[in-house]
Order: sequence, then C-alpha cells, then structure tokens
Amino acid sequence: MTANAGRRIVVLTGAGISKESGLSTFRDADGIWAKVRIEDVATPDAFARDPEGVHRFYNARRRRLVGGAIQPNAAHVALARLEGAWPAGVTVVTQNIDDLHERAGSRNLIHMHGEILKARCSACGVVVACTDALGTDERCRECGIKGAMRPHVVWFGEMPLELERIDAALDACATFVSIGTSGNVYPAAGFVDRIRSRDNVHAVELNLEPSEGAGHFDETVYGPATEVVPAFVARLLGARG
Ligand code: BJW
Repeated sequence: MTANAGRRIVVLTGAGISKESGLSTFRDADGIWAKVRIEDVATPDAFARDPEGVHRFYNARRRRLVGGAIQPNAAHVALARLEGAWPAGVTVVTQNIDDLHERAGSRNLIHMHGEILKARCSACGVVVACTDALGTDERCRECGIKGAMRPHVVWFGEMPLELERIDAALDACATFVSIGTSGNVYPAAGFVDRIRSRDNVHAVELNLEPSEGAGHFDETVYGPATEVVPAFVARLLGARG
C-alpha cells in the first residue's frame, strides 16, 4: 500500500458499485444499453422526440430504486466508513444516479450525472425532489409551465454537474480510486489522466475487470465491489499508522 495516509482521497464510482445491490450496469452483456438504445432514452433529442418514452424508462428505474428491494451494499458502506475515519477528507464523485451512497452514509458526495430522485424544469431550471412517476402532464411548481419537467440526469451531449468542484477535489487529492466504471464516458474517464499530471498522486482501480484506462493506474485490484472495496478500505485504514 503506497497511498499517502492522512491525505485527501477522491473516489470515482460507476454502475459496477451498485450492481450487487441489484441495479444494472450499462455496458456489460446484460447491461442497460443491451436492452435500449442510447439514442432513444439518454440524449436531449430523445426527450424532445419522445418525452413519454424517456419518462417510461426513468419512471421504471425510479420505481425499482424506491421499492425497497434495492439497498446499499458492503462497498457503499465501506466508502462511508472511510469518509468517517479519514480526517484529511474523502470526496466521492459518483456517475450513478441512484441514492445508494447517501443511504450508506456518504456525505461529501457529488452526483456528476445527476440524481433520478430529482426532477428539473427545462423551462426555469428549478430542481425538485421526485419519488413518483413523471409525465408530460406535469406542471412545474415554480414557473407553472406544463410538460417541461424532466429527470434531473445528465444525458449525452449535456454538461456534467459540479465540474469545478470535482476539478478542485482532483487537484487536491493524494489518492484517486476508481471503482466499478468501464472508463468509456468522458469527462469522468479522463480524471485519471488529469491527476497523473501531478507528482505523488496514487491512482487505484477497483473493478470487476480491467477498464479502458486500466494502464493509467498505479495499482489495480479486480473482483466484485462488495469484496474488493471493503478489503481496500480496511487496508487503507490499517496503514494509517
Ligand atoms: C463491477 C461489477 C461488480 C460490473 N463489482 N465492478 C466522441 C463522440 C461523441 C461524444 C463524445 C466523444 N468523446 C467524448 C464524448 C462526450 C460523451 C462521451 O463520453 N461519449 C462516449 C460514449 C465516447 N460525454 C458526454 O456527452 C458527457 N458530457 C460532456 O462531455 O459534456 C461536454 C464537456 C466538455 C468539456 C468538459 C466536460 C464536459 C455527458 C455524459 C453523460 C452520461 N450519461 C449516462 C446516463 C446518465 C443517466 C442514466 O443513468 O440513465 O451516465 S450514460 C451512462 O454511462 C451513465 C453512466 O454514469 C455512464 C458511465 O457508465 P459506467 O458507470 O462506467 O458503467 P458501465 O456499464 O460502462 O461500466 C460498469 C463497470 O462496472 C464495468 O467495467 C464492469 O466490469 C464493472 N462491474 N459488475 C465491480 N459487481
């Protein structure tokens, strides 16, 4: 373990961390993109063309998430434990739109691709909590416009959220840990390169299999997140000295 004990950690998570909680990944053989086309559900054009179809896709995923069967797993819990025990600070940057990190207890958390349990008015920009189905009949509580409420998620071609805060966290971290992401989607896939431009930053990949950018990490551990993440956190906390 060469991570610098006592210094800031940034953790990037992707769909793989929630897989063992029962949520599908995107690009695995049984993933979401094997069942629906990106162009039909995850672009602004798709929403303009077929808002009801896009709502159906997100309503089904939202219903599952709040239904009770989907719970944080040992990997989410381990990261919350790390945040509580690491005085220099831990920032979790998640690409996931589920709420499993916060349910596990993570607090310093950035949802760079948005949150499925929020809706946003595309007319006035207001963001509201949303645990029920959305539809084109919905009226914005703020501006009153009908049909403009959309899932508060980041589609292809849209700007990810809180990039300035993420850049600041990446620039200040001593350890960068990437968990359960295939490294296919930018800008998240480029974070490891960004931190590589500084000296003394340790980059770790924890994933089921090597990601697209596996060669850019100093340390790699492959296995299910519920096994490799708790073991990694235990090792990190044990090495504090
Ligand atoms: C396990 C496991 C277990 C399994 N344990 N591990 C060229 C052409 C056109 C566009 C582009 C281009 N180059 C770049 C772009 C931009 C584009 C992009 O990256 N496209 C690529 C496809 C090429 N990006 C964007 O458009 C982004 N915006 C943007 O770039 O704005 C401009 C900008 C300019 C300058 C600076 C900054 C920005 C927006 C991207 C939005 C992505 N949205 C989605 C949908 C969100 C809502 C929803 O959930 O429906 O986000 S797509 C989908 O992919 C979702 C995810 O967050 C994202 C990443 O996926 P993730 O998490 O990596 O999942 P998988 O399935 O790919 O991988 C899972 C991994 O887990 C695998 O490795 C498994 O092995 C592993 N695993 N089980 C541990 N048990």
